[in-house]
Amino acid sequence: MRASQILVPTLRETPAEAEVISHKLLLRAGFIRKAAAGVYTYLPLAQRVLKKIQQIIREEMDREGGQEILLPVIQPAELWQESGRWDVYGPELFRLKDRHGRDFALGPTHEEIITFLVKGEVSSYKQLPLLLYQIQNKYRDERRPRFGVLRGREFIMKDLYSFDKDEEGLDVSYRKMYEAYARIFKRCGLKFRPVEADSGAIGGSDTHEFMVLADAGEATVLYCEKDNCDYAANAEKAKAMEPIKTNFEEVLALEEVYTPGRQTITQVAEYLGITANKLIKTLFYETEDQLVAVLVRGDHDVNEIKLQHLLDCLRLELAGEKTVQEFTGAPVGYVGPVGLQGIKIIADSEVAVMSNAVAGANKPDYHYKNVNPGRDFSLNQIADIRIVQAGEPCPSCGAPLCEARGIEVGQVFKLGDKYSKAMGATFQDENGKSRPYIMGCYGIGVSRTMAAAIEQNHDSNGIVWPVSIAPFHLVIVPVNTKDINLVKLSERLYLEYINEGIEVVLDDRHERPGVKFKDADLIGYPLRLTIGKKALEEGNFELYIRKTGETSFMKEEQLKIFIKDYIKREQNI
Ligand code: 9G3
Repeated sequence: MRASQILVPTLRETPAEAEVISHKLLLRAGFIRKAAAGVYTYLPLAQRVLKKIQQIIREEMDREGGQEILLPVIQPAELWQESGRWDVYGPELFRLKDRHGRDFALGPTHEEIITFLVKGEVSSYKQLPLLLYQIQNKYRDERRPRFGVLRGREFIMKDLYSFDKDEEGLDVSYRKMYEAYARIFKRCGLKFRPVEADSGAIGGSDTHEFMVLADAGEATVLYCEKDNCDYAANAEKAKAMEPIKTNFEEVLALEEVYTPGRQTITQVAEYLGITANKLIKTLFYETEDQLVAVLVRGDHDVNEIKLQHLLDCLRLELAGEKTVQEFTGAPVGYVGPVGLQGIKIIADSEVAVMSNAVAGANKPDYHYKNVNPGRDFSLNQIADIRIVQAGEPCPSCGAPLCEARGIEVGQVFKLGDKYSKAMGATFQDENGKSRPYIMGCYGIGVSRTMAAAIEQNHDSNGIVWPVSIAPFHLVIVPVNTKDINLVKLSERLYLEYINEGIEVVLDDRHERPGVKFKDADLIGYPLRLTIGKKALEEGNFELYIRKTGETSFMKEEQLKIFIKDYIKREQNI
């Protein structure tokens, strides 16, 4: 490809709306352009990267017996009504009507569609297991699309669905996908970790997310600091260790204390000269059918995913100030569990082992001292409902947990019969008995993987593409396009390398060398071959390796061998 012809609109400045490095660089290096909030055009270089990522995915999916299909984006509402999800999802589900007024959705995922398809085609256990996948745009109307293609409203996903006759079969499919994912992300040149995750609204049991560790990640990953322990979990899911009662101080009498204007944990702790872990934080949540009081220790936070599972509710929101004021008679800063009537109180397991704690007195400007759970308020539900923090013991080996930000690039779910049962999708087993398929679903964010690769592979000059997904392998830069001999030499090498199967750009623009070098670094070509006087007069060619920054001079023959070998070595196979 000639640089004078390819559409790569590089920018000198970073557009203001870009907050994370991958978004900045995708814009500046001319890979994407925004069409609307969370909706992007992939320009030629991005399209080349996406195709490489998809090719790696296809090879690994096909290797495990996956069969590629292409499912519709437009999904009839009837299928979502059958699965019961039409009313579960709110504004995030893009909905539309056809010319006859019939309801449809733009596919955010394809469990319903694929189950409907297989239901009509697979009736016998002999046809199982079945692994069907697609690579397709997905649509989710994110309230706050941001970070470029990391959280878009239209994005490219590979989603595979497995159909087995029983749980054992699902375990086999799940394991196949889990290992295929590890190979895919390794081949894409990513540092990643599979983490235990929460199965969320789609239900099912086991689920793992593949996280690319990067500061722009929206997920919090807790992982064991011990290298030989592979425990890692999304903080939403990480289980807290069972608390052990450590303080056996004498149980003191409940005492009201005047705490004028002290509403927050920090203010009360400071005012009373205690630490936050001596306080009980009381929060009120509303579900679709009840108000509940939730207690966690002052230095902890409520894990709303765990709470939602515990309450088995569809909607969970913090109650408004007014609701709290009406129910307790006090502003939120002074509410506490003592004296609460007619409401379920859920206490985190760490609260249950507190003694002589401080909590709001449900009276403006007052708190209680020496609050003792069980004596001063009933504990009708004790559970692990808090967010586990870094430093806490690893549930599998006890070493301290570390915390990192993670970008979720893949997730694997065991769905069981959640969709097949709801949609009456069954097969005849060996004994002629009708049973629902046992399913799994497995997603990879293709466009998100491209951005994640930049989050992990960039420097102050721009992108540093892993060779395996780079838009091109090599850029040839003649330093002076007016020197006909230089140009001829560059052209000859350019054509030769193309014949060798090397993906090469010839920067034939009439620009100063500095501009070409800056663009080459910004775009992130893995290799750059500079054709200058030394090449012409001495036959010494200057090769620059983007990843290491090293420059070496080689004769032509050695150069071609080195380039081909470097490209092959860097495929992370
Ligand atoms: C929706 C909307 C957003 C959604 C979903 C449904 C996420 C939804 C979970 C999944 C699970 C797996 C197959 C590939 C891998 C992930 N966001 N999920 O179901 F209607 Cl608006 O998509 N699906």
